[in-house]
Amino acid sequence: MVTLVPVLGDQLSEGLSALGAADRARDVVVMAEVADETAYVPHHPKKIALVLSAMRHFAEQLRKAGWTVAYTRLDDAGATRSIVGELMRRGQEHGTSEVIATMPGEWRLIEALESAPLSVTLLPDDRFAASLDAFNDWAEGRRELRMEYFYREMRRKTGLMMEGDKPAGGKWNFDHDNREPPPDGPVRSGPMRFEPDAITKEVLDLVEARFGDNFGTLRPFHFAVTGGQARRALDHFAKTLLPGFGPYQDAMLAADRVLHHSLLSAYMNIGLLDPLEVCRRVEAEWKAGRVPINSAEGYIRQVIGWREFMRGIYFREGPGYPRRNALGHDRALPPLFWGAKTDMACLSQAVAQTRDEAYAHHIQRLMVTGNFALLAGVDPARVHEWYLSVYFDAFEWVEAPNTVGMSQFADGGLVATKPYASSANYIDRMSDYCGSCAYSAKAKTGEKACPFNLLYWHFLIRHRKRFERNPRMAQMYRTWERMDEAKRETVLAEAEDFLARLDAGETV
Ligand code: FAD
Ligand code: DLZ
Ligand code: SF4
Repeated sequence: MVTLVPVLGDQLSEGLSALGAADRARDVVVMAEVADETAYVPHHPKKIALVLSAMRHFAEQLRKAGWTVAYTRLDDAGATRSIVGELMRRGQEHGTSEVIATMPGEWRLIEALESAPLSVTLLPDDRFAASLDAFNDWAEGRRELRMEYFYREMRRKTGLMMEGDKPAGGKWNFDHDNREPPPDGPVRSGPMRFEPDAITKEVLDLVEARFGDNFGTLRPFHFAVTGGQARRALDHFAKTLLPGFGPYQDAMLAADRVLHHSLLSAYMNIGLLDPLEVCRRVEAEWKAGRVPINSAEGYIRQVIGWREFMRGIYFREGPGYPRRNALGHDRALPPLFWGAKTDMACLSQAVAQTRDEAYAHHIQRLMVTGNFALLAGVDPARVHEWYLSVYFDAFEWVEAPNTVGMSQFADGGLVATKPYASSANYIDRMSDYCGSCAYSAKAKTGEKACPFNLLYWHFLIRHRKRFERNPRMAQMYRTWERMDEAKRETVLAEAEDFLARLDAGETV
């Protein structure tokens, strides 16, 4: 009997487990652009265009490789709204209810497939260094789950940057050589850009017509949309930007939105690039002596460490994880996240860049937008929806642990040992944003005081019971106690005033 093989918009890999289990001469691959997937959050138009164009290119690639592909376009007459709806429709056409699928990266779709009136076999998604069983075995019985220890297991397992059973260079982690402030000027090479072909142009017109009102600028569109292009982007990154990746990993520069970052996350997440292939390429550059050890190790740690760790947490914690709210935050997401005017230069830069590029690098996401939402006490569910909407690489298995866990501490400390909360000091040291800001990073109180300086203390005092015994935070509470009482009162009153203005919709 014919079996249907759904391939989702983030499963665009020829080595996909479901394709491996299917019969190319008999079975039918089902790919579908559907309303439910394009609208479960108001995705950035560039993200929708990336996924749909990459899907259309991948369908062509599969057909050339001898597969029968039943492809539904968003504007096809008779199309249903959902992946399950399309499987039912194709099942009727081909007289079958048998489905073999690779496990989706989101509980919502796993539950939809499992409860569909079809005979569905779900296979593990094996495009990762660690299977979910391997992650759970590692996690079982541990009092705390620490990325660093998981990462070491992944180094041993993959053999990446290992010398026998020892880490290359004698250390697992070279982060103390990283975290330099921004370079003086922009990095001239920048990431690789691709001109849209006929398929992408057609998708851009469709996205403009249907999603033109979503937050985000559609054109110019220069992302890679095929595996071949993504490999060229990897090659370009490895040759030009990777050497400076380590030192400038945390830096932010108004004139250069990307610096030494790779912009490869989305390509790995939708299946155009194999993460281990990426890491082996990075390792090869280091072995050839073209890249310092701190850059190569730092990059590989993000991919086989953080990326895999986040996936393990998402699936281990179950479908309720994105709704956690350990700190009880309930503020609405301020309109400035959707582009409303703000005088805060760092937020204005990060949001404008997000609108234009569907991209911001990790420190902008964590220490600018994420830090502000955390300190202001925004409901983490709203913060989660924002991050899931606006970035080209946003898929729930990786976005939710980063947002809900790492950035908003809403899982109560599962992902992060302490909240990523900071005053203006950090942003001032790691960026050139403060120089052009209406506020002063140095001012702690008064009209010019940077809101991060006020909200930082407000946050710590709001959550004093929870954090004052955390050994990594006790010092800050001692600093607070040493502060003059009148100053403490002023700081908290000014923070309250700022939050009231934020709630009233005033420009802050
Ligand atoms: P680079 O800086 O070049 O890093 C190299 C690679 O390491 C990335 O491509 C990515 O695959 C991996 N990586 C680095 N940090 C992380 C991390 N913390 N978690 C997982 N992988 C990581 N990443 C996503 O892929 N999708 C998301 O939806 C997403 N949402 C985030 C939300 C918040 C609040 C925060 C703080 C981080 C989020 N990240 C997410 C992690 C990280 O910011 C992005 O992976 C990175 O910015 C992608 O850009 P890049 O490819 O240029 O990364
Ligand atoms: C993100 C996305 C979008 C915008 N559109 C589609 C689509 O039309 N069809 C599809 O199969 N997948 C799409 N995706 C990716 C899915 O949302 C993704 O597979 C799930 O969120 C699971 O990670
Ligand atoms: Fe951001 Fe404060 Fe610096 Fe302005 S002064 S850019 S608000 S950190």
